[in-house]
Amino acid sequence: MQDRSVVISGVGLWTPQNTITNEELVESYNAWAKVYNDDNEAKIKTGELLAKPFSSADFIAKASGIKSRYIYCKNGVLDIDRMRPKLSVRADDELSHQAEMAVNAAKKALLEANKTAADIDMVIVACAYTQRSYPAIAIEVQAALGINGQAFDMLVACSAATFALQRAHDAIASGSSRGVLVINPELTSPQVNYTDRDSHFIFGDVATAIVLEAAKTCQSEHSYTILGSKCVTSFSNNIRSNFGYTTRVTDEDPYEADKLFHQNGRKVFKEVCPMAAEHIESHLSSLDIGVTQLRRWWLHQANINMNLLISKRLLGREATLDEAPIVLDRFANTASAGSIIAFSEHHKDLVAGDIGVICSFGAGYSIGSLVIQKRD
Ligand code: CO8
Repeated sequence: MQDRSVVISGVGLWTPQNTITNEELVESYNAWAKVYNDDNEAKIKTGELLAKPFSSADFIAKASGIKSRYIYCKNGVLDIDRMRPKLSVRADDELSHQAEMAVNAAKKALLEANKTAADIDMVIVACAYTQRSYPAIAIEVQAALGINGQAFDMLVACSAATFALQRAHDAIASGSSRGVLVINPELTSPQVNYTDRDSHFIFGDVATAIVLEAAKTCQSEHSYTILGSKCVTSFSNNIRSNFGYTTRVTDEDPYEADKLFHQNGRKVFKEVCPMAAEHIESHLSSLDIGVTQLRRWWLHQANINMNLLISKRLLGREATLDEAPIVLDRFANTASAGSIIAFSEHHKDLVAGDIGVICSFGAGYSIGSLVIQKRD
């Protein structure tokens, strides 16, 4: 009988050239906060304004596991008169910034899968933000790579990659697509509030990509059968950005804190960990797989303590770094790309038959998982 299963046959990771360490970020934020407090001394004294608290590199590393992050455009971020990247404007006939990131990651994934543009007929750009609404970034990427068929963008915050992988799996399983590229160009820095002590350290920029195809066409050295996928959403206001295309006509200030990423981090931590643990357990059980059968957990990378807690709820002990790798220290939270970076860096040592789970969790709330098995 013909093998009708769908496989992951290639993964690509592209990182920007520049990085920002916690120390650099904290030095700039604290200098900015000092100027703010000095300039507003009178109002702070009367209670009209709150003094800006100082940040600490030690706190960041301990509370989150983050030590450094990649940044697409470092220019402007550490400048206390700007506190945001200064991206160049590209003309309509130039490749956009986000499409460039996506193309870089996609080429690496195609190479690993041993595929060319001719083998792909669907491109999904899945991430937390796209830099414009239309034409879709995915269609620009499709044209840049010379791919036929269809392309579209998908926004599901931190779960964009897993949700898109489910769409890709279903398209191949149904026979409507032969090969799909799922790309996650996470250009998060434009939405980070670098003047907010509670969130200035959380995010980094990166792009990841995955090639999916039918098992029968796979020629990759490292490939994984998708045993199942499960995606759920449940509305929450605890992680939010209010910037949108209507901001211009509501006459709101696009620099207001509520137009940028903001969250109730404590609540997110408390609510999402049990949700993610239950999600993984029920997904595995629907496939008759026990938690202890998992060789590897490629978990979303938001906070090291979240990942340890999730594994502890399921295993009764914290997972080791070999079981549940952490890439947060070098990459920070890269929204939907986090679990794919972990997969990209930690999959080649698995042997045929090993089972792992890719799982994302984040704004929405949204949780997505794929249970995969290494092939011969
Ligand atoms: N430096 C020094 N002290 C600090 C700092 C800092 N930078 N920040 C907070 N503190 C202080 C606080 O003021 C507090 O002091 P006190 O006890 O005196 O009140 C103390 O440290 C503890 O503060 P918290 O309780 O806030 O600290 P936590 O231990 O909870 O850690 C975290 C904060 C790291 C944010 C943590 O809560 C966390 O990681 N939560 C999970 C959040 C999460 O996973 N969110 C997901 C967001 S990503 C997502 O969904 C995708 C969105 C789309 C992408 C957006 C791209 C821009």
